[in-house]
Amino acid sequence: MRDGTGRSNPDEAAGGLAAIVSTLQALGRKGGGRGLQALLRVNQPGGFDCPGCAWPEPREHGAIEFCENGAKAVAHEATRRKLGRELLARTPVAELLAHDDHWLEAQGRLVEPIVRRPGAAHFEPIGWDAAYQRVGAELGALASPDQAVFYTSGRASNEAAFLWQLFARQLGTNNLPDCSNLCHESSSEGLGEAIGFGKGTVSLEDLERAGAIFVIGQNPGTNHPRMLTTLAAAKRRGARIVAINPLRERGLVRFAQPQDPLAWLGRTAAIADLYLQVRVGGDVALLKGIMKEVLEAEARAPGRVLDWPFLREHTEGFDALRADLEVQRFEELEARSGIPRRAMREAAEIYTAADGVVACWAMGITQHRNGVANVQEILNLLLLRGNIGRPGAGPCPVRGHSNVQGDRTVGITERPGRDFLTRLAAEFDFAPPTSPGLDTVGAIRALRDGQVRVFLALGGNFAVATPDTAATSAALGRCRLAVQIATTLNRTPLLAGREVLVLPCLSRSECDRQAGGEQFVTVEDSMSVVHASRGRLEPASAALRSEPAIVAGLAAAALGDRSRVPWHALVEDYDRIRARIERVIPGFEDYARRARAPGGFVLPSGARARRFDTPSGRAQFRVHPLPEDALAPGRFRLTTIRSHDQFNTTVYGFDDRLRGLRGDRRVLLLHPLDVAEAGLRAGQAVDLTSHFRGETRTLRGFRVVPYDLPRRCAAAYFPEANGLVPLESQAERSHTPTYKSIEISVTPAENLV
Ligand SMILES: Nc1nc2c(c(=O)[nH]1)N[C@H]1C(S)=C(S)[C@@H](COP(=O)(O)OP(=O)(O)OC[C@H]3O[C@@H](n4cnc5c(=O)[nH]c(N)nc54)[C@H](O)[C@@H]3O)O[C@H]1N2
Ligand SMILES: Nc1nc2c(c(=O)[nH]1)N[C@H]1C(S)=C(S)[C@@H](COP(=O)(O)OP(=O)(O)OC[C@H]3O[C@@H](n4cnc5c(=O)[nH]c(N)nc54)[C@H](O)[C@@H]3O)O[C@H]1N2
Ligand SMILES: [Mo]
Repeated sequence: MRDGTGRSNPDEAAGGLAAIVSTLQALGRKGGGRGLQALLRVNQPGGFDCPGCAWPEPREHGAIEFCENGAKAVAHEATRRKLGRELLARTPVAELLAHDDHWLEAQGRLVEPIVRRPGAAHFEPIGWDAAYQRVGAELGALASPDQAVFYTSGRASNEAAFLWQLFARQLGTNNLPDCSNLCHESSSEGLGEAIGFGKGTVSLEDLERAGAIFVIGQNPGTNHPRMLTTLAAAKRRGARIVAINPLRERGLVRFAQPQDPLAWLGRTAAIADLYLQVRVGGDVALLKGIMKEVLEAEARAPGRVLDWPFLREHTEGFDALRADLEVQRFEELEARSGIPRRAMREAAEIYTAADGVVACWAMGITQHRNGVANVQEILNLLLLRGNIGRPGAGPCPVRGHSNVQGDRTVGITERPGRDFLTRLAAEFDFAPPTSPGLDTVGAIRALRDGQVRVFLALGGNFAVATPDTAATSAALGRCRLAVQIATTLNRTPLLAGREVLVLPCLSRSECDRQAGGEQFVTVEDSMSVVHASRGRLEPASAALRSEPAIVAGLAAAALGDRSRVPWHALVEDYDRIRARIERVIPGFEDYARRARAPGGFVLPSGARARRFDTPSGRAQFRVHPLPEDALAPGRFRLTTIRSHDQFNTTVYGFDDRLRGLRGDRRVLLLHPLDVAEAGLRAGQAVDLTSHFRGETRTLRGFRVVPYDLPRRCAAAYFPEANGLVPLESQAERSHTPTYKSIEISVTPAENLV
């Protein structure tokens, strides 16, 4: 049934038997024995890092740590289906484009390099060397290296990413946009300014010790399922859990551990003690309300609620924060957040009663116009009671892609720091460019304006993941050459460029053999743990190359004598790449040995020891105004979400089991009273129009689904709704697209679909 109103029992718990069934289905449908073989190696010593998400592995191994959605990701790349040359010879690109993303991914793994030559209707095979030569020729013909863009998606290993940024910088550009620009950039920016460290400071042990855990704007049941094991364990030993989310996400309500046989029989654990269904974009108002209650508790028991020694010794700006909270009115905060004051007080009580508090957050916080403010208000709350740099406490931005954090660490950024460039210059004896490069949205604008001639992507699906799908697709079409390093054929290379090369790479789960023997790569999880990932499966095709090898091949062909980097020698043995990383980036001492240690090693951070790398050496309270969030009459604030059956732009299926939605992804979730008030009915087809600075964008043919979310709020799926997000609608300072906050109007569909 794909009528959009199909609902199953939404009261079932996350995990449990349904998760097991779904896991087995994923394996059966895709890899079969190959998928199971791969699954047994996930997150095991000597195995490979799960490509599913960046939640850390427990450092002592034993039981198989996997989850339903990790299994889907593994099964997807371990698929036996192959996208052969016959299909490409018979199907013109225009016809491929007519299929949806689900169909494209379902065609299976790429098996050889392919090219669409200028003017050609089809892709055809091309040899590796010829492909490298084409890229070298186009890059060599540029008037300026800044006419090239090097995009990175967060699955690339440290070794591949390090070579990639070196390639770009040796060519002479800092145009290194990445998926972080679309993801946790607001976290990096907000944390960097407030505590001098752009990452989280907690470890898994901290979550095991915390007295309370706040989970804000994050849906771990779907996107970080292994986190539920941690939350359930925290609950069992008495920690309190507060969820802040417009949707009542099943995984935050109840959880059944898939590895627990009793759970198969129905044993489930309640997760959230307090569930605050905040309005979309209402987090600053809510956090201010909670902090106001904390200050009132302090006023009732002076000296006993706030951590005064910490405030005095380690922070600055508290007086300004207090002054701001004093002038805020609860009525206003209630109206803006949609949360009554008594619930704010309850959250404050949980916060103040806990010896240590960890705050976890993800995209519900970062992808707003005021994403940086959201992050910094969370930090303000933590700082009030010294909830940082001690056991059981601290900020925990939960990253998305399995190595998105590591890619940043090894130099994937359009705004490199001076120290990094100095060390890179010394190590490789060249003068790297110093002016800032383009971020992801900046790259789209530059493509649109004809300033970028060559677009290269290390993974990802640029055309579909970015905002303003129509504008971005047209912009990509304008470059002369697009180069995509990928495991599967997605929409991006179908849309991009006068000429397009798709270079197929090994996946995480596959064996990587180089001249120096079998290789492993390294990745960094959300908690700054760097560890090895070694694929064991036989590659999907003998013609595949590893990402580091492809990057080295491209760089050698493009840079020729201009580069003194021994590109080919570096990829014979990845320890040689690691030796270079070790000399350029602090914290990687003795990298080759420590990468092999079971569980890996933790990168250092001053903030974890209350040494804040800010100009004053103190953590900063940052005061932010309530956001402008007035809606014109009859309009809604739309947020975009992931279903339980997708990994970003890779759609595995059309169900969203935990939300009880089945069969259709082109849906619009609205409060039942809003549905009625707008004169709509369940299942009705509607068109959505976004409104931004007088511009409108319309997407047709969504179906109305009445759903439990706050009034005047709406939700639709990423990437179906991306066409509604204007390029210019970006977060202040971090420039993240405002995927979680789009003003829309809803009208009955013009053409029934
Ligand atoms: N299986 C699977 N795993 C994944 C991914 C995947 O697609 N599939 N993607 C990976 C990536 S790259 C990332 S970044 C992470 C994403 O992980 P999440 O951030 O958990 O993913 P989203 O679906 O974007 O969910 C955001 C949550 O924020 C809520 N939300 C929306 N608007 C607001 C708001 O204004 N305020 C608050 N407080 N909450 C809000 C939504 O209801 C939703 O529960 O997951 C990673 N892991
Ligand atoms: N509306 C809306 N838009 C969003 C978001 C949202 O919440 N709402 N979230 C944003 C976020 S958080 C992110 S991170 C971005 C994601 O943006 P991207 O990282 O660009 O997109 P993905 O869908 O993760 O990329 C999937 C593709 O990567 C390729 N791939 C898979 N594995 C490998 C590998 O091992 N190597 C290589 N080279 N390629 C591989 C496959 O071809 C697959 O098609 O999307 C953003 N877009
Ligand atoms: Mo992400």
